[in-house]
Amino acid sequence: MKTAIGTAADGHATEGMPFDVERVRADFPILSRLVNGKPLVYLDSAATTQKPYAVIDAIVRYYTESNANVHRGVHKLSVAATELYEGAREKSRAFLGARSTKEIIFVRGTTEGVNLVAQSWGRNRLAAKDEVLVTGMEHHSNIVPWQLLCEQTGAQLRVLPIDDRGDLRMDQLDRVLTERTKLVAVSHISNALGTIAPLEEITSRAHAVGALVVVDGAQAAGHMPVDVTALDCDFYTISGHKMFGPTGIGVLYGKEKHLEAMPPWQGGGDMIKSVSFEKTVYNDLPYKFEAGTPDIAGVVGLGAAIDYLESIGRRNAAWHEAQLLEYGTEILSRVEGLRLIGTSAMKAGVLSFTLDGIHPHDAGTVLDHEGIAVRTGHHCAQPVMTHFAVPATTRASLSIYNRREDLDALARGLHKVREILG
Ligand code: C6P
Repeated sequence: MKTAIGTAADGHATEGMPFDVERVRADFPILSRLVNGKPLVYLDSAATTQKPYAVIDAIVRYYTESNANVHRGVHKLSVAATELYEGAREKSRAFLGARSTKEIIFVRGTTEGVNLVAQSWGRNRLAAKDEVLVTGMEHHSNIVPWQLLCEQTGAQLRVLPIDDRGDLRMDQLDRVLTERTKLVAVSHISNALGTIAPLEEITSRAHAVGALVVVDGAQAAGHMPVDVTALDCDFYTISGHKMFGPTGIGVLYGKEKHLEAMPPWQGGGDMIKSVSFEKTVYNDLPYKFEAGTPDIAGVVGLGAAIDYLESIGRRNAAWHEAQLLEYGTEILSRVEGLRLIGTSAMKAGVLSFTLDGIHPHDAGTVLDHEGIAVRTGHHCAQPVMTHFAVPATTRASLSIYNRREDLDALARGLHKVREILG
């Protein structure tokens, strides 16, 4: 197919050529293994993406050549490790479109990023009359930290509901977003539905009532361009492992003025300028929020993942996944008794569904025998399941290395599920 965006001879992005998915697949060693004697069909990238050689090699190289602690030594290895670590911070800044590396805090992932904001920003600011607004499509990681904060401060949790396509009920926003709202927490993309939130509108309306906006970008960063400055959100948090990087590392972006005003959330090494028993002076941003020896290898891997994703091009990734989503939606609609959960017109590469009379875990087990990896369950988004009155779904989630054949295999697998389970 001729498109405006595609891949160059080396498999990576340039204008005017088709997306070379086979070349991309060759970057991911795990994709050539067999599972249960069948070629692996990996359709669980929303849970975690696979890792390209570029990331695996960067971590091996770091431990082989430069391993040392950061910000602590004058010796050559420590300087090299610090350069890699701070280099990845600059890559993360550019990747998210932040103004300054002071706004880039390394955290364990999205969950830790949300908890950091809830506790450091919220604990001493919210009071009983205040409200925190979440949406009906949030992952538990963007609900429970706010519930904890509400319990601690007496503030109230409000919810912007979703409709039966899985879109946010923007017509209800005025009802739940008021002068009492101090903070709005919303996913950029829902992991259970694929819905892409209208962030610009939410952010401008939240700011109009004086509320800050925290965006859970876990499902967005590896799939589409993200520009936190253009979005004008106050905080944005991502997980490295969902964008081809290692587990255990992520980024919290926060506007400098908010981060400056927030207290540290953990105490320890590196987050201080000086310590005495009488008084401790905290370090400058971003180190104020990075207590203890960080996950240096994780940060190095994250930097390599950013380089890798940029070499593919996030617009290319989004375009490729949109084509697959369209194809997958079409072929799944032909599977008997299949109900898609999440049918927004603004949707990313998530195909969540139920099969009449068949429990998702049973379907997932049959698919696994065919070498097909999908996720089954509530996807840590139980309020979404409650809205659709289902206990669980089967979810196929897409990434740059998926191809139409993967979706054909899924459809064949689902026909087999029907044959075996009725
Ligand atoms: N969703 C899924 O299978 P962590 O675990 O901190 O890296 O990410 C948490 C998280 C937060 N928000 C969203 C929208 C997410 O999708 C996730 C992780 C995985 O859907 C594991 S539950």
